[in-house]
Amino acid sequence: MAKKKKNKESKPENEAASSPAKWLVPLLVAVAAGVFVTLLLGPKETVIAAGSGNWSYKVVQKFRHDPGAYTQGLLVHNGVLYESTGLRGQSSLRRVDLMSGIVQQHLDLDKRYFGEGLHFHRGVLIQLTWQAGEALVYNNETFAHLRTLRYEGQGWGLTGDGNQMVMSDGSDVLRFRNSSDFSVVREVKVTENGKKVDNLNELEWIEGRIWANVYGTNDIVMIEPEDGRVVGRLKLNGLLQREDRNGREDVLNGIAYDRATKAIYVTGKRYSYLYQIEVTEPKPRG
Ligand SMILES: [Ca+2]
Repeated sequence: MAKKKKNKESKPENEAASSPAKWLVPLLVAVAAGVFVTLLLGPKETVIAAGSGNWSYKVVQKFRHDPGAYTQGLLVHNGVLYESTGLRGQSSLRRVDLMSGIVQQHLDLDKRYFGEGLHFHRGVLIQLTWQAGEALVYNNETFAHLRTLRYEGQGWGLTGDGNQMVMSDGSDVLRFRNSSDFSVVREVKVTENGKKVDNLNELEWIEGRIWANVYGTNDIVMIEPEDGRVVGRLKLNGLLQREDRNGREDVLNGIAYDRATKAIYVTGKRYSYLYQIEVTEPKPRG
């Protein structure tokens, strides 16, 4: 079972960092080019405006999280946490008490499904499945299955702002979908400084921007919905402290935003904790 998922689900957390030569060279070239352009153009603002910038963060509070939850989708609605978990035979939809981490309601998915992104939209929960091409629609109170929407390709992340709904499939493309029949309304290619950003995974719509976990990394990118431009990057290296580890963690995945309190929560697959974080924009230089 693990073999089948190697492309997506069995990638070790630190794989991206295991071969530094691959990214170190382009990074050094990029840094050198940036310095050169800065010198060439004079005012530093010109260069900063073109880049996305790394945001900083601090952990405000941490809450228990079921270390058996292979987190694929996460959201907060009316102060309640909803979670979608993956793996075939272990996939579920959950309502979780945020403060205690206790799972208050749990629905096992049929074994043919691998649970993915989760979104609350106009009174219903919509849960993606990885390869089945089916989005399962539920009553958010009872978890009663209401209907199934269908889509082409893989399902990874799903979020929205109450009007628009947007989905990722592990590539660099985000597709905006019609909520009634799930048809594609439009799509954007996600780029950062002109280069494509793929492996977009779990999503969350936060204050006008789409935040996305980048699969296989500890990074979250902040995306402009209109044109797919990455306008910020949040590197969550160091989030998982030694004392928080259970030894079974997989990648960082899961972002939830409480619109009422403006609290941002992040976690990972089989993490023992859910973290409330505060983020800070990079300071303009000069
Ligand atoms: Ca989310």
